[in-house]
Amino acid sequence: MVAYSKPQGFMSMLLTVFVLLQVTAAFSHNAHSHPAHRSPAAMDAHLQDTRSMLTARAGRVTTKGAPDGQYPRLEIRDLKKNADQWNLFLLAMERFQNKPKTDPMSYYQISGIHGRPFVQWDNAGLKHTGGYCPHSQNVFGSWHRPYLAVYEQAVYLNAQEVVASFPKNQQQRWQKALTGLRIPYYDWAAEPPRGEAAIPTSMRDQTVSVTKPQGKVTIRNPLYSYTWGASLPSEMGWGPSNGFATTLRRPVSNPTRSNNNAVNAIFGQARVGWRQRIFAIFSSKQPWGYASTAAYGVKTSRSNADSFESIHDDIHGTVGGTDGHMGYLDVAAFDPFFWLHHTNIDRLLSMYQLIVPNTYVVPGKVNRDMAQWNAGQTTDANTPLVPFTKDNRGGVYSSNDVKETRVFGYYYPETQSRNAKQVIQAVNKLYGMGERQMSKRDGEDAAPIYPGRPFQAGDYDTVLSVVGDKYAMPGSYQVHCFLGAQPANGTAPSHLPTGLVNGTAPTVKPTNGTAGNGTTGNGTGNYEYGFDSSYVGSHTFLGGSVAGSGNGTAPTLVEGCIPITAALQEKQANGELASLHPDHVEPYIKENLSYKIIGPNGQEFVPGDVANFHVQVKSCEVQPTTSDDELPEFKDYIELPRAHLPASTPWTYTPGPLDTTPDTPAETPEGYCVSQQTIRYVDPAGNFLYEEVTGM
Ligand SMILES: *[C@@H]1O[C@H](CO)[C@@H](O)[C@H](O)[C@H]1NC(C)=O
Ligand SMILES: *[C@@H]1O[C@H](CO)[C@@H](O)[C@H](O)[C@H]1NC(C)=O
Ligand SMILES: *[C@@H]1O[C@H](CO)[C@@H](O)[C@H](O)[C@H]1NC(C)=O
Ligand SMILES: *[C@@H]1O[C@H](CO)[C@@H](O)[C@H](O)[C@H]1NC(C)=O
Ligand SMILES: *[C@@H]1O[C@H](CO)[C@@H](O)[C@H](O)[C@H]1NC(C)=O
Ligand SMILES: *[C@@H]1O[C@H](CO)[C@@H](O)[C@H](O)[C@H]1NC(C)=O
Ligand SMILES: *[C@@H]1O[C@H](CO)[C@@H](O)[C@H](O)[C@H]1NC(C)=O
Ligand SMILES: [Cu+2]
Repeated sequence: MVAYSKPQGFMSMLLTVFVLLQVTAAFSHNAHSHPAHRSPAAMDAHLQDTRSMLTARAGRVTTKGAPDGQYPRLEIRDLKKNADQWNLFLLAMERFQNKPKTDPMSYYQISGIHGRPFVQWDNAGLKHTGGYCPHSQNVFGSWHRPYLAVYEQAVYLNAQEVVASFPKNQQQRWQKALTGLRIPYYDWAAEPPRGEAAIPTSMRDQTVSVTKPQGKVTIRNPLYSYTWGASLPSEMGWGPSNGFATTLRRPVSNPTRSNNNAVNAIFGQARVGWRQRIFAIFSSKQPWGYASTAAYGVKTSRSNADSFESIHDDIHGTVGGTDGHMGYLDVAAFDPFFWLHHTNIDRLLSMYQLIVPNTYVVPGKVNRDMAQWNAGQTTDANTPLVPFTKDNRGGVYSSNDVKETRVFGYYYPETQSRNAKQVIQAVNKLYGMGERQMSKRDGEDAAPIYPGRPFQAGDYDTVLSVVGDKYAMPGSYQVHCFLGAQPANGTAPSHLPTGLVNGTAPTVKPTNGTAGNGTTGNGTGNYEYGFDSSYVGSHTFLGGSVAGSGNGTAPTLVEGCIPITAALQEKQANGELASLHPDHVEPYIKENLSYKIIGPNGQEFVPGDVANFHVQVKSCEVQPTTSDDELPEFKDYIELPRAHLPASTPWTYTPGPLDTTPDTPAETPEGYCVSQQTIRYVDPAGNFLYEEVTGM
């Protein structure tokens, strides 16, 4: 607790010096770009290319993060405790979102790197009409690190401009607030502070009161939504809810608006599953390639096949609902929620790096045509993470370059001292199974989900494992899992391609103090399965607005899971289930577990109609530990074949042409040199702390 909430001392005092020793021995050029193998004409053309590339790159944005040293990114509720820094952050966000769309450092353009408007960012080039963001790929975790850094850099620049706008006699005060300002993360899995709702009101209120040079004023809350203006720029090409020009969360109609109350209430339920998933991933200690990406290819072993990307997908889908922006990869980054969420993913990954060191990005294949890469191309830890340049000579960060968050001037409370034991203690405290029974909270209408209890000897972890094609539908689809009576069908599930299932309107009541509402007016939304009394959890297959992989041939198989351990523990506590042993769980599940697949616009699908969709109930023995310095040991996950759910018939995985296999050989992209560098960290007195060799 104490150790993690208020980072101070060590790292902020630490002057981090990067001594880049270019170890030329590891220089390796792609064979066919070697001058020795080229004709004079080819060399001429190559020089010409290089010259125009360098011209285009001159004046480009160099991604550095915030420029003022090493400081922690704080949880949003902790950042808010520093009133001046919070005020400055909000004003910086407001200014950032208002920057002209022609500015590469505007909110519009930085959000636009991810997906739409599918144009090149900052002269980085554009190979295909698509975004730059790699999903279900080996570089998912590392690509988002410089992406967040350039966003943080923009927030900081705007904060500097805000400071300059205050009168002279207030400069000192706001300069102080500026020092160490970093973007916050939102921890959607940990138990919220006592009496508070799952999602802080600071992310849900429509307006917020701030201090400007002219005094206290109320502004549109820049964390509630982003607005493109009166209408969606035609360049965007497409947007949810008929191109609604403001980002929406679980939207309802008449008038079109976000239903943040529903998002909050569902987070209150889904959080328990996310917490179980995080804990299982940390405890399973899989290599980075398994733990960071949702890609199915490398995951056919009996290990925990869950991943941080897979959990990330479900947060996206849960915020977006069936038609909100977060549920579409191509527009998700415009919702301010995206950045608070992704910063948390980056945090979890940086914590994971300390607990499971010596494993990182393995070679993989690009699974669809993207702005910077072709489908089928191989990427590895040295592949330039286009479009993020690291110098003004056209150098682009690779995954190896961004292994350490301090490259961008930040760390997280848990990674402050780079101590694996402290990270494990934090994981146990924040995500372990020991949280108190929840009570109904602000905006939560449903009976609270049973939070689970600590693992005991003889316990098993049980999950509904789901595999499917990420891009099977135009938008995301969700699997909702129930234990007990099946929920009432809004209307009967339809076979493709009949129309919408019109459920009842959201049942959440309006809340005082949080104006982001969906419950006034007459709007109908889609049926909210998360409020059903037998609801256990969900998983989202996060897609884009257009179905299909890059070349439309191979499915992009991803795997995720819905944990059912806490729900089974509740049945056990109530005397309805003898133990968590598969012998007892299997018949229980066979009779009592069910699930639904809900696609874009709330349409329900019969499992057999969704190509490449598979479910399995899996369980693994857990060896508990009583020490906070250790994580429990999770053994192999074994399928419980007699659970007999729809789409649970056995199947054999045959890797598709774009699937990643662990031993895919690396190809070196043309015109790119691999060099090895040693990063030495020293303290202010020049004493050596530790070093890392990258680029091998
Ligand atoms: C689709 O991708 C596969 C694997 O990279 C490739 O062999 C095939 O040529 C691609 N098809 C098209 C039409 O691009
Ligand atoms: C919902 O519909 C499915 C498919 O028609 C049916 O099997 C199931 O029993 C229905 N559930 C309820 C509670 O009516
Ligand atoms: C759902 O509502 C829409 C709009 O009111 C209507 O056109 C459609 O027929 C309804 N669908 C079903 C399955 O009831
Ligand atoms: C909301 O505020 C109204 C008026 O102040 C009060 O009567 C009501 O009890 C409050 N509702 C809740 C849920 O706090
Ligand atoms: C709820 O949203 C509607 C539509 O945006 C708005 O007219 C109404 O004032 C909001 N209610 C509250 C309590 O903010
Ligand atoms: C709600 O429905 C009533 C009756 O159908 C209608 O008069 C009113 O305009 C509707 N209100 C909104 C906000 O759509
Ligand atoms: C199904 O659930 C009920 C309620 O928890 C329980 O009593 C029953 O034994 C379960 N069925 C099986 C086969 O375990
Ligand atoms: Cu992304």
